[in-house]
Amino acid sequence: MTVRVGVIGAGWIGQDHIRRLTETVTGAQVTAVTDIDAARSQEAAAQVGAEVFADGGELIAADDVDAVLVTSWGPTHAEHVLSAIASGKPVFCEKPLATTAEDCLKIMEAEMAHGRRLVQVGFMRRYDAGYRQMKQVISSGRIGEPLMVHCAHRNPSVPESYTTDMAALDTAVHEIDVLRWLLDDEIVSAQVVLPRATSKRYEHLRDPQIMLYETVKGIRIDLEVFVNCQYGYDIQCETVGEHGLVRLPDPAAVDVRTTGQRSTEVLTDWVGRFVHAFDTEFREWIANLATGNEPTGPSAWDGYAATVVSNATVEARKSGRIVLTDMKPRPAFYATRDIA
Ligand code: NAD
Ligand code: ISE
Repeated sequence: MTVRVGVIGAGWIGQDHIRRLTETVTGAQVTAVTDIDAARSQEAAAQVGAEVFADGGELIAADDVDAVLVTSWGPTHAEHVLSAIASGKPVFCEKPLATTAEDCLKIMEAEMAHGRRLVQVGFMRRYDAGYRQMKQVISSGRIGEPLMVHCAHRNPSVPESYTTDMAALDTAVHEIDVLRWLLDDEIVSAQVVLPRATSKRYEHLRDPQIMLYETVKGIRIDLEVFVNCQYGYDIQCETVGEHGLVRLPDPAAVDVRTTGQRSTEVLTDWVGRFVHAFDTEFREWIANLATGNEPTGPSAWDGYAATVVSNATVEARKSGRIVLTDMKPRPAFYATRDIA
């Protein structure tokens, strides 16, 4: 069965996912597109022969839309995800699931009332081969009980519209999700330490930031978010256990030797760094839907947990205090439902 997908938001990642669903993933067809920028939705739809809809509500209700992809701005996600659930249609929502914990809880309640998982959140790092290998090593017990995790999330630069809060809400949120998954643990507190600010930033932005987290098991995480590092897009993660450590591999790159120099390319954006993860994420999502199964990727609960922790991180930076995360107990509905 071909899964007919309607896309809400045809911006940067929306267009990339439309291309992915059309050219890379088998069993999917983009049949509908909407964007508040009419020219953008016309152009994106024309490229794949999809129909243009006036808004998310009309697109979700359309007969030839079996599943919904939400790639609009974060504050609009909750409305679209809730209306997809109300229509009983599976919905893939790019991160964040919603910008507030309250909206995430509403989504979970609606999904539980429906009785089956419909929601998957776009935390694609769980599909990255390196992170998957790290998870296998940690779960196998080879490095013993994890004690500490050292991470860095570096972007070469960000546009002027990027705000200081986005370091947590938009950027660190990926580590927050992948570390909960890698460690099979929940984050209980957040703290932010601010090093000397780089001169290579817009004046309004505090960059870099060091985020410190503690988990239920007492694991300590330090995460450097540095979004104007200049030199490339660089994701680092090292988990130290009681008798060993495991480190995220750098993406494969050839070793070039020339005129007295040895060099290796450093990637410059997340599109290239995680292309295979995005492809796998969508292949698995479509394969599950095509066979009538529930999605198995990051759930609404994961979206909720990530939003609670990223919001606590913002509060920690603003207050200068250690902020305890105020997470509700995980409902039984979500206990066995996040496999990826
Ligand atoms: P973007 O600004 O390039 O695109 C967003 C598009 O949504 C715009 O075209 C805008 O006009 C449209 N839009 C906004 N509100 C809408 C609404 N209510 N209905 C229809 N269209 C609407 O942004 P982007 O970089 O593509 O990011 C989109 C989402 O994807 C964000 O939530 C972002 O956090 C997420 N994202 C995820 C990753 C990842 O690595 N997983 C990477 C980049 C972006
Ligand atoms: C961006 O929105 C993403 O989601 C990327 O994956 C991340 O690396 C980047 O820092 C964010 O701004």
